[in-house]
This record gives sequence, structure tokens and C-alpha cells, in this order.
Amino acid sequence: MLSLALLSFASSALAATYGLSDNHVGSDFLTSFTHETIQDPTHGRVTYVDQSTAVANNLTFTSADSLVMRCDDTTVLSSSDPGRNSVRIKSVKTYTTHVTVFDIRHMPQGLATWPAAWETLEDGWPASGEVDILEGANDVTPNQSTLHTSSGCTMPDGRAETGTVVQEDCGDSGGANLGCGVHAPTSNSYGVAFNQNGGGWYAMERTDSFIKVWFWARGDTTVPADVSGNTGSVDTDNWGTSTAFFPSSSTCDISSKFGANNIIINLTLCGDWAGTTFQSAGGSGDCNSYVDANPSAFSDAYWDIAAVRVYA
Ligand SMILES: *[C@@H]1O[C@H](CO)[C@@H](O)[C@H](O)[C@H]1NC(C)=O
Ligand SMILES: *[C@@H]1O[C@H](CO)[C@@H](O)[C@H](O)[C@H]1NC(C)=O
Ligand SMILES: CC(=O)N[C@H]1CO[C@H](CO)[C@@H](O)[C@@H]1O
Repeated sequence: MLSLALLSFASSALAATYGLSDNHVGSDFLTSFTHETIQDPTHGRVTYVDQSTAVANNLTFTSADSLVMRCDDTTVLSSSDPGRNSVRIKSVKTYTTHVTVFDIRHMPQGLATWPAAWETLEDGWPASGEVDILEGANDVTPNQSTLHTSSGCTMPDGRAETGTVVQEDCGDSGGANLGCGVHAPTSNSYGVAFNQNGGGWYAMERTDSFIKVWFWARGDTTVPADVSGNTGSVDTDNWGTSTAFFPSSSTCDISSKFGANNIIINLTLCGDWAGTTFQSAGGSGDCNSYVDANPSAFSDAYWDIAAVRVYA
């Protein structure tokens, strides 16, 4: 009896404890991630440049404790140019069940910006699923974490999470494909307010039975020590109620809806989301023309990332 009890305690403890697998800090990002030069699949007004171009133009900059990635903020473009130079990086490794902690000091802000920190498999979409950990457009009401899957994945009502449900259908039904989003309860989780507060930590846990996303603002005294620093392992049982909770259930089998995913961090301008909401967010005229004519509007359109730590 005793050993059985101990055994079940050990396995449940194991379920929430993960060891450090990859600690991406500073120049590590130049070898553990690739700069993708693909055409932006979301039709943004950007040209994604390769790593040597990004480093040469200081669009990508690393120091001992930071990765800075920005779009060009000096060049006036003509409408025949392909788009403002920007960066999109993808982890070399893929991950299945794991925890990712993003320690972010600053995220791209400004009209027309559409930044994202997310995980997917580009060649396997939507079969391998997509977790948008941090994504928004035009600095507006974005603080949203979202799953996208193939059709046949709906989240149940009444989930234990601190955020607010936006939509419950995660599946790609061939329509608007909005995914199942959850809004964070605090406004300093995104954009200008996030940056003014010095950023914070986003963490995502993926198991075969659920996906959870947490957010702690910089200075939040409840941030766990294994999130705010590198302690070599994390125990998600001690992290409290998550901001977003996506459980596996009879209406969504998480383990079959998600495969191996890369970590991707990108910054596009305008495009399918930021372009169509540009005017309602306060922009005037056409989003692409605004991007072409106003390089200095993008001086705060940069990521400053202290670390991305993966635990498995
Ligand atoms: C490159 O960017 C970094 C980060 O923003 C900045 O600290 C540095 O001064 C820039 N270097 C040059 C040569 O502009
Ligand atoms: C964050 O989401 C909440 C709803 O949960 C909303 O009231 C708030 O305006 C949002 N904040 C930002 C900055 O988007
Ligand atoms: C900011 C940004 O570019 N986000 C997009 C990155 O690309 C994928 C598609 O490949 C979009 O889903 C993201 O929204």
C-alpha cells in the first residue's frame, strides 16, 4: 500500500517537473535558430532577411544577455519595393511535450505592427497544430493566447483559467480560422503597457492532456523562481492557475491534434490581420503606404528577449 502510494506520488510529481533542455540566450540564437527568408505567408509589407544581412544591418543584435530583433526604421520605400526589411526566426529543433519560458523585456509596438511568439510546424500546418503564445496587431486588445488545429477540436466551457474565453473552436474549418483564443486579464501583457513595465514572462506547458499558458508581468512578486531565473528545472505544479487552459477532452484530443513544433518569433507589418485592422486602430489611409513612407514610426518595433528556455 505504502509503496503504491509513493509510486503514484512520484509519477504525478514527475508529470510536472521538467529538466532544462535548451537555454537560448544572446548569441545562442544565432546557432539554435535560423533566420527565415520566406515570403510572409500572412501577406505583410515585409521582406524577411537572412541572418548575415540582419546582423550587418543591426536588425538582429546579440549581447551576453539579450537578443534584439527589429525591422528597418530608416529607409523610405517606394510601392514597387518588396517591403520593409524585418526578421523571422525559427528554432532548429522541434519539440513535442515540453515547457517553454519566454523572458521578454520589450516587444514590437506601433501602428501596423503584428508581432508573434508562437510554435508550429510550417510544413505540417494545421495537422501539427499551432500555439500562439503572444500575438497581436496595431497595439490593440491583443493580449491573447490561441490554439489552431485541424478541424474537430473544441474547448469545453468553464475551464480553470484566469483569462477570458474569446472563442472555443480551435479547428480550421476553412473559414476565418480564428482559433480558440483566451484574453489575458491584465493590460500590461501586451504592447505599450507591457514595454513600459519592462515586459515579463510568458510560459507554455504542453503535455498529452493539456496546453497551458501563463503570464507574469515584470515585478510581479508571484512569479515563480524557476520562471524568473534559470534554476535548471521547472515544476509547473507550483505555478498557480494558468492564464489560458486548453484541456484534452472528448471534443479535442490534444495528443493527436499536435505534433512536433518549432518555436518561431516574427514581426510582420500590415498583412492579413494588422492590415485589415489598421484603420480601426487609428491609422489613416492604406497600411502598406504608411509603412513605406514612415520608417521612423518603427523605431519601437523591436523585440528584446532575455532568454527562451525549453524544458522537457
Ligand atoms: C545595434 O542595436 C543595439 C540594440 O538596439 C544597440 O544597442 C547598438 O548600439 C546598435 N549598434 C549600432 C552600430 O547601431
Ligand atoms: C486584455 O484583455 C482584456 C479582456 O480580458 C481587455 O479588457 C483588455 O483591454 C486587454 N488589454 C489589452 C492591452 O489588450
Ligand atoms: C507576426 C507574424 O508574422 N505572425 C505570423 C507569422 O507567420 C504565421 C504564418 O506563417 C502567422 O500565423 C503568424 O501570425
